[in-house]
Order: sequence, then C-alpha cells, then structure tokens
Amino acid sequence: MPVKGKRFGLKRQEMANRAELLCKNKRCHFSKQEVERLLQMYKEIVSTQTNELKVRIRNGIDRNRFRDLLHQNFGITEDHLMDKIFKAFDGDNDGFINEEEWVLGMSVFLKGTLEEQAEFCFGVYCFRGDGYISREEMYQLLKNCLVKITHEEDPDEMPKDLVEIIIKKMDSDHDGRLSLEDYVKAVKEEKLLLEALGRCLPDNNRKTVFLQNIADVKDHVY
Ligand SMILES: [Ca+2]
Ligand SMILES: [Ca+2]
Repeated sequence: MPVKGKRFGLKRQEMANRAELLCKNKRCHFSKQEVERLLQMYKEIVSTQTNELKVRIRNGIDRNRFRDLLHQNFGITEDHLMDKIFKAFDGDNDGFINEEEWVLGMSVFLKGTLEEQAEFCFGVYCFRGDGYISREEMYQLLKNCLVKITHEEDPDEMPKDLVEIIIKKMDSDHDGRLSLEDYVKAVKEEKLLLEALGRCLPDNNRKTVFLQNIADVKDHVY
C-alpha cells in the first residue's frame, strides 16, 4: 500500500513515523535514519519538478526527474535501460514513483540481497512483461549495449554470439528463453551474470557515495 498523506511540510515526527513504518517492510534494508534521509531527499526531488503542485504531491517522482537522478547519482546513461529501471521502481505502474516505491526500490537497488537484485535486473530486462526474456529481447538489449563500444565490421554478429553464450549458461530448463527461475539460479551460481544484459545497478563507488550521503544527517533541516 502506498503511504498516503501530505507530501509537503512534513513535520519531523511525521517523517519519523513514516520511516518507522517503511522499515518494517522485509524488503527494506535501511536504518530508520537512512529512510528519513531518503524521504527528505524524495521531498526535495519532487519539489524541483515542473508539473502541477497537486500532481507532484499526489503522485511523486516523474520519469524525467528519475532519469536525471540515475544519470547524476549513478552514472547510468543508457536510454533504453533508464526507462525500464523507472518501470521496475514504479510497482503500481502509475507513471510516478511514490514514497514507498522510492524507499523500497532504493533498498533493492543499493542494498538488496543477490536474489532481490537478480529479480530486479530480470524485471528490467523482461520488457514485454510476459515473464520470460526471449532470444530476441536479449539480442536487442545486447545490441544496444554493444553499439557504443564496438566498431566491428558486422555489428550484428557479436550480440548473436553473446545471446547463445548466455542461453547456454543461464537457460537451465533448456526451453530457449530465460524465466525468472533460470535467471536467479544462474546468478546464484555466478554473480557476474547479474547484469549480463546491461548495467542497471550502481557501481560500488557511486553506491558508497550515495549511502554516505543518506547516512550523513548533520546538515538536516526539516
Ligand atoms: Ca507508482
Ligand atoms: Ca528457460
């Protein structure tokens, strides 16, 4: 359930209560203090959006602002993946990230278990939403990633070869496509396969900086 209530002018106690509630979710790996900082950050992000005030208050972070955030804080710039990362955060699929989606999404993104992060990456890659990643989807994802880093004579061949390598490594039930089960199983055996189809998680340096920022509460003004 999304957390309801006023998004602006939150009193410190109100924010603390909200943080405490979110901390009870088993997917939340942040301390209460970190959640409070994330809620404060959410408020700041939403207040810089250009859409109508009541839309901002009711709905949350919009796609453009989230893309800026991924770019500025986490160095993720791949267009085709940024929208899918947004969708993975936007659990109720209303086109905005509300407070709860923001905190729990960030929890998986920054501190998730290997299984949670494998599910997150699978959700990002599985853009048709049919529960499987097909050869064609893999090909498109890899082609988009490789197009920037290679100038091979035949740019179609490399992703095709990679698709076959990934299928061989990850498709444990041999039906020619990846299910969530295939994906999680393969990632548990080989962690390097987590982002096999494109970068959709922060690298360690950026993650550390971001976590330090939300742990640092000395400059808080509520
Ligand atoms: Ca939403
Ligand atoms: Ca399979």
